[in-house]
Amino acid sequence: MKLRRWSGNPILTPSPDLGWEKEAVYNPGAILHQGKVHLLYRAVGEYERYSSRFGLAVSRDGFHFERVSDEPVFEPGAEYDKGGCEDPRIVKMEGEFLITYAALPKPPCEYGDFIGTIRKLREDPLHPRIHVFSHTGLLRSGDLRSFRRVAMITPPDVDDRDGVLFPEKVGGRYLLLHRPTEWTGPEYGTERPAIWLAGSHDLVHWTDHKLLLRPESTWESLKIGAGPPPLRTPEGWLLIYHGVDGNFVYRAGIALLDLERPEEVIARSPYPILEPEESYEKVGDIPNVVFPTGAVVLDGELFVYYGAADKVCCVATAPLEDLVDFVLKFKR
Ligand code: BMA
Repeated sequence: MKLRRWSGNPILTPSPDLGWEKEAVYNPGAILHQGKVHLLYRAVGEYERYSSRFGLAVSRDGFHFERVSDEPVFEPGAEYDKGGCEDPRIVKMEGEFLITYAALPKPPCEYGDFIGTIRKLREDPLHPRIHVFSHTGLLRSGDLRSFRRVAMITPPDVDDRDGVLFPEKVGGRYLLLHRPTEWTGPEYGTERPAIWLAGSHDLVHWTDHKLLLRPESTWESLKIGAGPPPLRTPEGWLLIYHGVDGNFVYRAGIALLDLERPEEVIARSPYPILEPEESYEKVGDIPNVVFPTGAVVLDGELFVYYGAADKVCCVATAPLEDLVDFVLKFKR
């Protein structure tokens, strides 16, 4: 089973009139709030610095979005995120929004010829890439328009992004999915960067790290990372994640985790549910990328929001029940 793209994709493209988002808007967090889908999107205004911030757009139907402001709603500022704020994921707990994001201590350009690399990738998707070091940061917000930094929640010496919170406590603890790049090798039980699960009582100190999912199929052989926050369904937590293959193609996969013991994987599809096919997914700043980061359910239909080719925001949908039935075909 595949997600169905909306025919009107992309839902958000860079605005030439807004300097801070004129080059790329992508990898958006999503949440339903006051009857509207809120998209917190990653925005890039200039390639020379390539530093990301967040903008906000809203929609009543999940397809047609309007920007809320001409200004970014959140920008780099702390020592650990002054190089960029990327790929937000949103949950709402105890009446407030919690946002995890990839926090860059240095902007990508300081790691090498990042812009040159982006340009070369347009001609040769296999061109060697620059690895950018990042952590996972955590924000609180009451309205998604103003934010307070809580902390950097992954270890300072580890490259660790795709930090994603569960939308509720499980067994009395907050739970986090994350992707520590250096936690590989025989002592970690995974040869390639994988999705780990951790628990916390205060959202700041995270312990009890467990390997949850590691790359299995060819289409995810290089690395995997969590996508939108897991969704509660009667059958288990539905987790959409991304997988990267040896040619750097980014696809979306799906797994189902036990509701009370999420470290137990109930089912996992060996097939991706979305892969680059449309031109807006194949051609952009980074070619061949679908990168899911947000999900909401409207009338039983799952809306998955994703970045395409690190350039634009898109949506693809599926009846939630059908997706659960599909993944349950691949029980562990
Ligand atoms: C990942 C992250 C994402 C990005 C993707 C494709 O490693 O950097 O933010 O969308 O690569 O370039």
